[in-house]
Amino acid sequence: MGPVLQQLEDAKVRGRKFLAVLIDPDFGQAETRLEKTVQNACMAKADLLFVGGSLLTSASFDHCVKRVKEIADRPVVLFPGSPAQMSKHADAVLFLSLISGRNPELLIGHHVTAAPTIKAMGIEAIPTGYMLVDGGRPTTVSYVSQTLPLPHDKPGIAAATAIAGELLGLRTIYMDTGSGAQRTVSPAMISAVRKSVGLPIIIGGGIRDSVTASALCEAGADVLVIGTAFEEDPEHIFAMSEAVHR
Ligand code: 1GP
Repeated sequence: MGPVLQQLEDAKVRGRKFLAVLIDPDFGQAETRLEKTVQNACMAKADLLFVGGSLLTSASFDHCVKRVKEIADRPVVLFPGSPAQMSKHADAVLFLSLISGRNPELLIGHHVTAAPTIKAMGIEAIPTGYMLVDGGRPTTVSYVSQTLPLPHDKPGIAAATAIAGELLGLRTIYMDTGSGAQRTVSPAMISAVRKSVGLPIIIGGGIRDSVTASALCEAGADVLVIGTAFEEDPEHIFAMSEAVHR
């Protein structure tokens, strides 16, 4: 097991929750803004920095990851929207299989394309079952992946999907309503998945306030991923970090 997954598992055993700050390289094109976000994340004791996006137009992905790694004194993890989003400067990559969908490219196709690069770069790959959940409106990820999200009010389907992921040997489950979603994954769905699998659970999409963050952690989330709320207000990270770590 690689060091980042080990950290996730150790934290889960100790009941310690993680905050991951999502850096969208497109959004962070203004370098001073990117630096500020990363510095704030470190000062606020965020645990992980995720870099990626489902639709990237930035040609400088590798430069962005390198810059984040230079500034951050904590693990930098790729959250790739395509096999092109790889960088040797990262500590790990979420090796995502979109198990809520039935798009073969996102279940195995892109993995075949990316695998030799990941191996050659020598970065840690974390096999992750990615489940897209309906967040109230179509998001970039639902459009780009051309998959139907899981219905928001069907925790049973989410639990069955997560169990399948665990039986297939995946090591984490990432439930996401997509960046900028109107609503988060529901606590009921997180709780159903928590009762069904022993894997670390990552939750993202639409998390904007501390009360919601606390509720999602209490329901069983191990890692919360937040991007949009910090793009809108970089100082917001301090209150959110406190809520997650409380
Ligand atoms: C999206 O989970 C991430 O994949 C983060 O979502 O930008 O809404 O925080 P937000």
